[in-house]
Amino acid sequence: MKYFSTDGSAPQVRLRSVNNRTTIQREFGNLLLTGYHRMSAPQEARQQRAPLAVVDFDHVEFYVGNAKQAAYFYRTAFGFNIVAYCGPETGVRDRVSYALQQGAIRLLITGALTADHPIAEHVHRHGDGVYAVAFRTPDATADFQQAVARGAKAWREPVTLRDAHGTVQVAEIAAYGDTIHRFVTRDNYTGPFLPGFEPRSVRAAQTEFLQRIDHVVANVGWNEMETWVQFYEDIFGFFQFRHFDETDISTEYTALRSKVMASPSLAIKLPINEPAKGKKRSQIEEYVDFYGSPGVQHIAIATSDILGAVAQLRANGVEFQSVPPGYYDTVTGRVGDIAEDLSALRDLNILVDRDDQGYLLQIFTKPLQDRPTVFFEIIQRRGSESFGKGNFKALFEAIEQDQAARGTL
Ligand SMILES: [Co+2]
Repeated sequence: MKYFSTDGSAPQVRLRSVNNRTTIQREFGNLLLTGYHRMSAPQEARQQRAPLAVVDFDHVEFYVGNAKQAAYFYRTAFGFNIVAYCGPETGVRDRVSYALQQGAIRLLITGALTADHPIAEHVHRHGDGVYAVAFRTPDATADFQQAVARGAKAWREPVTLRDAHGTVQVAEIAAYGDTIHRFVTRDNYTGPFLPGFEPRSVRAAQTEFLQRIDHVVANVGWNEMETWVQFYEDIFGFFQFRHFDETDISTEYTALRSKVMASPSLAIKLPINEPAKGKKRSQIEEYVDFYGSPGVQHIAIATSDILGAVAQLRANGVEFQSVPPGYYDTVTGRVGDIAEDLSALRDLNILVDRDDQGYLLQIFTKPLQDRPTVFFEIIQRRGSESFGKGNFKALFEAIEQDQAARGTL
């Protein structure tokens, strides 16, 4: 089974039969859509794959038009410290990258120095956005080889990078759209980010109010969700953790479907959204239109103090989705008692939801760049491992207001 991302090649139809499945791949506009057609008996059991060794998120890399200014934005607005840098001053001729860190969260902000560079092409096509979702693993080479043997498209063969701080193994495979997954083994490395980067210590004025990446969400095109669910099952050995359909995730006007893939430990959670039919244009369709392909919709960042974190972020000028009027009138009836003061949550527009294991608090930023594409979620879990299903309607009504303002609803 092969999975392909958009590669700029000519329109084509690929038809292949592997392991009792036929895969139909066709180029559709700029999108290479991959669909499964099961040829075997319907009772065919899914083959359980041994999971890859990946243990957690390592970092998320953004490709942007101006890395210097974007790094300043994520430092000043979100409290990330700049910990490492590479560029012409460090012997890298074609790009600059800033490595940012806060708690266990690492962001890598990269921009091109020349017009014909693949990074510049990526930005031209997608705007600023997420290029790589990287996972920390004890053996990047083994995970890469296993993934490719299971049908992943190799993107970068395993390499060992080294400097005075030690060695790091890196390898990459293609994922949805032009997004890639990077395997990183840094057990024998003591430097601030990766070999080739020079330490920097440009601190944020306020920091350490955000702790770790909770989940990273993909938006894919019409009827593509199952393909990517199977990608994470077949290639990564992940399992389906949650499933939401139009009845969960719709308003009067717009709808989407979502399945959450997770690593065995739940440290890595990867929801996958696809548009569903509604009276008006799904926000997932709007995303894919503006991004030019499937890609990362949002990065959820966990905090142990969402009231403090959101107050700080608002003071820093971060814009959040607002809550429809009346949301807080019904919240107590829906979620019962919570530790936080409801009026404080109302003042900051923080949402709350409960499942059978506990509750969670969450809020979503506006898009982080000009195009209405990637955004952040700030989340505090109090027992619940879910995703705020009870808030979907409120969130999507807020997004619909923005879509209407953009003329894209
Ligand atoms: Co989320």
